[in-house]
Amino acid sequence: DPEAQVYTPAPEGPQKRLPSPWQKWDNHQEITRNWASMELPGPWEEQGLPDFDGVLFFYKTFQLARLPQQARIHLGRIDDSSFPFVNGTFLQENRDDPQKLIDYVIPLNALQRGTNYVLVRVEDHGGPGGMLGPAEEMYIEADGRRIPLSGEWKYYIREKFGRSINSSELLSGRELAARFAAFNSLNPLEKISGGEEVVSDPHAIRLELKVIKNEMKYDQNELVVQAGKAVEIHFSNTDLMQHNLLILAPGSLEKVGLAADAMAMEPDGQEKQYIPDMPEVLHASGLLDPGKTFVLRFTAPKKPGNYPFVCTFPGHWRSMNGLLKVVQSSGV
Ligand SMILES: [Cu+2]
Repeated sequence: DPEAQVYTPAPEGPQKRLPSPWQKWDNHQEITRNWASMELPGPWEEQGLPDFDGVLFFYKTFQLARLPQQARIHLGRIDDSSFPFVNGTFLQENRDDPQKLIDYVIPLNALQRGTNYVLVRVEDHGGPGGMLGPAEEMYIEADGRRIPLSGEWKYYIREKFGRSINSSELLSGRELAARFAAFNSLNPLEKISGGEEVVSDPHAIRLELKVIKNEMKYDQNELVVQAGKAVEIHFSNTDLMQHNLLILAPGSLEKVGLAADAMAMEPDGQEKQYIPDMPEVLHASGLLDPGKTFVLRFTAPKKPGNYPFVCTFPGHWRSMNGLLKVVQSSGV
């Protein structure tokens, strides 16, 4: 996990290894005790970090008297790229779109009664960086009630970039990244089969798979098919956020899951639909928006065994997985 590497110390803070932001920090108040603070919104250049380009973690707590039925987070505009977590649950990245007003659904199982925390990893390569507001667009929305997120935040310097990149270099860098992504994504995208049109192969084994709303889980944890048979998984995203569906080689769940988490911090992770380019990924759908259905068509492996199926949206794989059981073909 790249985030578990040694961190540079926060101003006046002790040098410590930060735990991974992908985990829930039970002792988050302890971890952030010596972090510096900043009044937000506002560019960090105007708040004690002149000419700073790099990566900061911002941290703030909020209170919930009871668990809401619906929750969203609004973070205003963030320059350049942002990766927000609520109690260790990753929400969504926004890369290099500082004009976007950030507004994401918070999965309800990420929340708890009492103290909750927001952690936002912000990366800036030039110009004003940080959480730029406006203040009235920074809040938690819980059942229609607003809990403001403007005001004092704590921060931690994760990384300082050695030099400022001027805008023309940045543009060409982005161009290169986009070209690299297009080239590099050919392999995983070739594995994406089927489409949104629901035309069934009458000879295929037809399976239905849905998502349990707000729980980051599929509605089934076991699917059974016969070895070597044609299979159609009609996958419906019945949740409020994006998910995908991958079929993996036996025993590779953790390896592929960790690779997918790492993709969240790569410039082209989202473009690649968070599908790691590795031989353990046998079949994959792209990211499915809420309300969409996708038919994943493939021939079941000839070798019987337990083949994990999983969502590789970063952070989801730990709970959003199951087993495709491939059994000996009967009656052949
Ligand atoms: Cu998912």
